[in-house]
Amino acid sequence: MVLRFLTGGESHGRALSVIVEGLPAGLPVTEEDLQAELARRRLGFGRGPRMRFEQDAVTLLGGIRHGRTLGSPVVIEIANTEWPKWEVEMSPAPGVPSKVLTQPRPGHADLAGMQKYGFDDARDVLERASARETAARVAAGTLAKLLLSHIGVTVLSHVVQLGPERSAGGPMPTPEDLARIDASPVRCFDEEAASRMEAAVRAAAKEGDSLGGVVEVLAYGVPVGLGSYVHWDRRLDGLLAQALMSIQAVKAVEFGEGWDVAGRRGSKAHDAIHWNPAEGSVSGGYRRATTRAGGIEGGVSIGGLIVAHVAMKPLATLNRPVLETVDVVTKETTLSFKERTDVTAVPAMGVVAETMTALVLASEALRKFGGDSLAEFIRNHEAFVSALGTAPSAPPLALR
Ligand code: EPS
Repeated sequence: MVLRFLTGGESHGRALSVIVEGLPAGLPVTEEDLQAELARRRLGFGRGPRMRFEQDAVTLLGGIRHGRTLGSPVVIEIANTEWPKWEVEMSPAPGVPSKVLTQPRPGHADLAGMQKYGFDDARDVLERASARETAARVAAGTLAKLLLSHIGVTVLSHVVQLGPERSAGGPMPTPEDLARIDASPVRCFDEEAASRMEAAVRAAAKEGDSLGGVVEVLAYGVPVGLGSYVHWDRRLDGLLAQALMSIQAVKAVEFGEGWDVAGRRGSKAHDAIHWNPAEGSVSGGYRRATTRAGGIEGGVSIGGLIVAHVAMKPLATLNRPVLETVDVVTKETTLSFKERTDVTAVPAMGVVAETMTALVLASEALRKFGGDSLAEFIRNHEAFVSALGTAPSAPPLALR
């Protein structure tokens, strides 16, 4: 990735931190921008008690001066306001935990993590496997979104399925609808489905159970030509799929109508190409009649809208554990240890999916347009888009 980031920190540690490398100089960034995105991630009906008191206290430690990036690594710390309660249990000083967790939760990283790293205590795994880490990703993604906004790219998400409840379909939301989506307790654009989803969360909560679901991610204004077909690891859909699959508890990613088109005939599976010079410059005037491919063909963005679906399994931590597990010390069948948890984190996952999409698109945009300063990046994007022209390419000289 041209734009790289590395997060550090544990769920109940002192702080999370992230270093973002590769941003051009001159990008306006404020602490309020970061706080606003972090607050969006904490939204969502079905989250546990921690989200009510965890504050995501942001400190900018480097790479930004007087509200603009310097081109050097941006270093952000997000303090865990819960730290005072965990200071002893999570202390970095030599010592032993007061309670050892030996009954791993089915579906979580606990058991495989303990075996892989040689731990006796599942807390040594779960503290880092926790989705709390996504707060640091969202901070990095805020910078990517800000960069993309300067070339007219907007990424948004909405929940299309929560547990068994699905939205009815209908028109896709546009960037103007984002405030309405965020105002929905389950981040669902379809109000009728939203109330069914809330009822499903209430029912699962009553039984100490958890719910998964699906979000749709929409990236508007993406220029043609991000990603490439020339190597497997440069394909935009491959890059986005990896980034989206890396979100904790995500089990499937689809572009456009991916699963459905597999069962159709070719004549019903692709997007017809039309020419309309008024269609907007990022696609050079070409327009696809449908979004079956999700805006990516041959691993290259076709210009305009990218559509992805991201499926999250129900959280593995259950308020009322019922699945059998084995105590790693006694080897006896038992139920897992109890850990505070959410009923569902699908609405928050949507914000993280936006983040991961924005980071990949910003990275690929920087690869294509380059630029050490924001002004240079914008100029290069404008030059490319205007050179796409609104007329078909002229034949090569030799053939005239
Ligand atoms: C999480 C469990 C809960 C969530 C946490 C992720 O934390 P706790 O055990 O402290 O109540 O609240 O999510 C966050 C803290 C966050 O910021 O998203 C887990 O097991 O992954």
